[in-house]
Amino acid sequence: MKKKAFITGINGQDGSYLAELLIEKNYVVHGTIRKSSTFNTERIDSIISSKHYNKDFFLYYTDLIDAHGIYNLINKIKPDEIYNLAAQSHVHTSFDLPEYTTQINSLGTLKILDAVKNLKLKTKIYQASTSELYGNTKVKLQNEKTPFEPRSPYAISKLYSYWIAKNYRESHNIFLSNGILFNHESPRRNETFVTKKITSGAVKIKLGIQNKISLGNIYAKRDWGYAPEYVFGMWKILQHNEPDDFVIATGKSYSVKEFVEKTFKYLDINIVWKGKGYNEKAYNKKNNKVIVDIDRKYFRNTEVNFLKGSNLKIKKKLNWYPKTSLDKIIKIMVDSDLIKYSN
Ligand code: NAP
Ligand code: F7E
Repeated sequence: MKKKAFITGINGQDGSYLAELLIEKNYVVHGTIRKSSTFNTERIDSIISSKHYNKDFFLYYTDLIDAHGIYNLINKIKPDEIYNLAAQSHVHTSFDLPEYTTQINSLGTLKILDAVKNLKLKTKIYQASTSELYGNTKVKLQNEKTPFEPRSPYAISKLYSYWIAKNYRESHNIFLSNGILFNHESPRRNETFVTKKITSGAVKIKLGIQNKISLGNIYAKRDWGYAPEYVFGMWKILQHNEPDDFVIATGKSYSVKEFVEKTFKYLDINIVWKGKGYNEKAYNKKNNKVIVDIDRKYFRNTEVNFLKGSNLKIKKKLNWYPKTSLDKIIKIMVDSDLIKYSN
C-alpha cells in the first residue's frame, strides 16, 4: 500500500518541493490550496499537468480558518503523514495583521492536531517551526536547546504552534515533530522575501527593465539554505523512529548587504557603497547610477539581527546535511530569473 501524505500549503515554496519529493518516493499526495479569484497554482502546475494529477496527487480547497473543512479532509484521507506548512509566513506583514497571523499560524495548527486526536488516527505530523523563534538571542549558534525570544507577531504565533505540538506529543501520544528551519530560498521564493527581491531586482537592472532596488535593514544576518534540501529534511524527520524536534540550518550566516554584493558580482556588475544609515547607497561603478538604496518602509518595528543555526543534531541522528552553498543558491536563483525576465 502506498503511503498517504497530506500537505497544507502545497502551493507554497516548500509545499511544492515537498510534493515533488513525495511523488518521487511513491506516496499518494493530498494537498490544500486556498480559493482565490486568480490562478495560484504556478508552483505546482507541472504536477497538475502530469500523469499524477487525480491519480496519486489530489488538491482540495481549504483554509486553516475552517475547522470543519480540515476535520472532514483529514477524516476522508486518513493520512499516514501530515506536513503542516500552511501559514501567513511573512514576518513584516505580521506586524500589520497580528490577529490573522495568529488565527492561521497558531489556531490553524491546533485545528489539525485536534482533528488527528479526535479521529484517533496514528498519523505522524510535521509542524513547520522557524528560526524566528530565537529572535534576538545572544547565543551565537542556535540549536534545539537555545531559549526562544520571539520578536514579531509571526514568531509569537509560531511559538504557540511549536509548544502545542510538543504538548499534543506528550499529552496525547501523537507522533509530532517540530522542524526548526532557518531561512531557505529557491527560485520559487516569493519576491516579497529579501533574497528573491534582490536576485530578481538585480537581474531586471542587468536587463535594463528596473533602475534600482530599495531595501530595509541590510545589516541583518541570516543563515540561508536551499529549499529542496530542507524539504528532504522534513521528510527525514518524520521517518525517524521517534518524534523529536530538529534544527535545519547551514551553520553559516551572511548579511543582506553581503547577499547584495554576491548577487551583483555573479551578474558582473561592480558596485561601490557610499553613505551611512538611511543614506547608504550602492552605485554601479560603470555609470555611477544608484542601484541600491534604503527605504524606511522595509524596516521592521522589531528586528531579528543575527541568526546562525547548528545542524549537529540532525546530522548525527538523521544523516541530513546541507550541500548547496550560498553562492550556488544565488547562481540558481539568478539563472532562473534571467530566463524568466529575458523573455
Ligand atoms: P509560503 O511560500 O509563504 O507558503 C505558505 C503556504 O501557506 C501557501 O501555500 C499559502 O497559500 C498557504 N496559506 C497561507 N495562508 C493560509 C490559510 N489561511 N489557509 C490555508 N493555507 C494558507 O511559505 P514557505 O516558505 O513555503 O514556508 C512553509 C512553512 O514553513 C510556513 O509555515 C513558514 O512559516 C515556515 N517556515 C518557512 C521558512 C522559510 O525560510 N521559507 C523557514 C522556517 C519556517 P497562498 O499561496 O494562497 O497564500
Ligand atoms: O527577511 C531584511 C529583513 O523577509 C530577511 C520567512 O520565510 O524566514 C523568513 O523570514 C531579512 C530581515 O525573511 C528587506 O529585515 C532588508 O532581517 O526575507 P525576509 P525573514 O523575515 O527572515 C523565516 C525563517 C521564516 O520563518 C519566515 O516565514 O532581510 N530585509 N530589506 C528585508 N526583508 C524584506 N522582506 N524586504 C526588504 O526589502
